[in-house]
Amino acid sequence: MKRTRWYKDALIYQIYPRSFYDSNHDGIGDLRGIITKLDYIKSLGADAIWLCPVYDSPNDDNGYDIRNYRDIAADFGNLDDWKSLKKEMEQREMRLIMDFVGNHTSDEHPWFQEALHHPESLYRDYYFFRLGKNASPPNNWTGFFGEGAWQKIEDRNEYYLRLFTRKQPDVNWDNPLVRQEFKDILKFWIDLGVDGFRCDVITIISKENGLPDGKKRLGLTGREHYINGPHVHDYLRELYQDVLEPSDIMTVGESVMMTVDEAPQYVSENRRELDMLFTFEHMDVDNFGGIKWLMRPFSLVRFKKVMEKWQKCMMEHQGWNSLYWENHDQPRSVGRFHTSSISFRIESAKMLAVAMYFHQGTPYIYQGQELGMTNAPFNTLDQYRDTETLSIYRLSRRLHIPKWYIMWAIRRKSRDHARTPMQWSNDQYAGFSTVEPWIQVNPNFHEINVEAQEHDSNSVLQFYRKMFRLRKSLAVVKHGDYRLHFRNHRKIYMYSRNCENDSLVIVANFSSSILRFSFPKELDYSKYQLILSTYSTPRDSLELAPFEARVYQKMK
Ligand code: TEU
Ligand code: CA
Repeated sequence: MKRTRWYKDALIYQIYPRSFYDSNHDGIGDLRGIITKLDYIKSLGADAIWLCPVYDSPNDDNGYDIRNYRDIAADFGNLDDWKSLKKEMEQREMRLIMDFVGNHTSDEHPWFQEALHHPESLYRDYYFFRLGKNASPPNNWTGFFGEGAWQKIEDRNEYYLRLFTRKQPDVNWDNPLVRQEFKDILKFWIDLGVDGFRCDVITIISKENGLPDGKKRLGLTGREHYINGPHVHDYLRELYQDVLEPSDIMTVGESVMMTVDEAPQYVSENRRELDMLFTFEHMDVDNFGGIKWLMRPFSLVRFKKVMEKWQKCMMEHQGWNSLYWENHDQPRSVGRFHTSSISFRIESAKMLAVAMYFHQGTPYIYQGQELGMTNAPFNTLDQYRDTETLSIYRLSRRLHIPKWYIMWAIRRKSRDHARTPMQWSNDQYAGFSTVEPWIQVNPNFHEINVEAQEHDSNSVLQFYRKMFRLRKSLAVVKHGDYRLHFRNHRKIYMYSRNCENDSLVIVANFSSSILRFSFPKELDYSKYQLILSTYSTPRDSLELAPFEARVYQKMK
């Protein structure tokens, strides 16, 4: 089948099902809940939904620990509900992207249970079981949530590898049986009509032969032995040829610590591996070394450099970018990418949207982002649910880091900030549920909710709709080149997108000051007209209001 590459024209809406909408009053979002909100999602201009994992799972990591890849978690409904969702989406011409978690399974998956209890079974080699070295783990690797990467099996001098929680054993992709299992699982969902997969930590699936010790580091010791590991490209090509390409399935691979040097090997079209990557470099401009807990202030200049690098990289190598500010692992964007913006919440939420989504690539929006939802004001540890947050807390305490410091960091960076219930209305529990939700609602739902924003022509929600309508009508956003202007300006981000018969200038004020700006010499300001502003009554002057962003188009 010829690849249609439909994703290049799509707007994708990401749903974290547990927190989206609860249809049966148990405090947990579910598939039926999503169905009732499809018209809302469609009204944003979304062409597709990426659904975070909804498979059967003991929920140690909210579904990223899968017990049965071919069934739906009871919390969310059942396979029939899923089929109804799929059908309702088809009726609205929306596509469905499922999460594919292939680096690890749940420890409650039958493969792992077999492997654990019957060491002679063939499932043993589906995972990495190794003997301890003297009284220590097989090597010095550390995991993504701060702990050691090896789990000791009680009463034995034996360990298994787990780069995430103890309930997420890593799977051995070198075993052809494992690859066949995953191909069968992907086919199962493709036969049910799935249009794409978001591939969880897909770039770490191939581990260095012999699992050697790694260079000691502050975070992720051992990572040079599995990030872009030795056979990752072989395995991806195998998936592509055997499963993905024949069905025109779109893929986006989550790629931790990805660089522009490595990325083209995954997503250049002629590589026939993945279609897009979720990269982290632009998310890491407010930390050191890609370690989110090592915080430093956001720098716009650093951010611009990263965006330019990735825009150029994908254009040169025939790849395609993913454009995102938020997802279920990141804190909310309002208040993160500029100081003082929380008091300009509406303005800065709109500004961020313009600054990001006129780049080349596929835009992703995460539930609640279109409302300008903010981080949760949780004060005590028991308000948090996320396994990473709890694990980092334990670890920091062991290292005698003061409590106030850890709580300060968690209040900025916990993944739970993105996981509080979607704010639908001013009703109790934000209209998400009629009973107490599994995680507390952000108390600002009285002010920030869908219903209120539907009735406010100046709301973030209405702006998102308007902006994406405009974006879709402009072919230059898809085809145009990218030029960064005034790269060293610390408060203004200006770039242009140009093709033969069209040209756009995007300008965004990342500060609370009123700022004068100018067009670069090579672009004649008098030939451009203002086609979008984040302020309802923009003055067409060379002066930007606080957190204002604008789009100009060359007159024809
Ligand atoms: O995330 C992988 C990943 O890189 C994150 O664990 C990241 O290090 C962390 O979120 C930073 O806060 C994926 C999923 O998106 C995440 O939700 C899962 O917990 C993880 O894989 C394990 O499946
Ligand atoms: Ca429910």
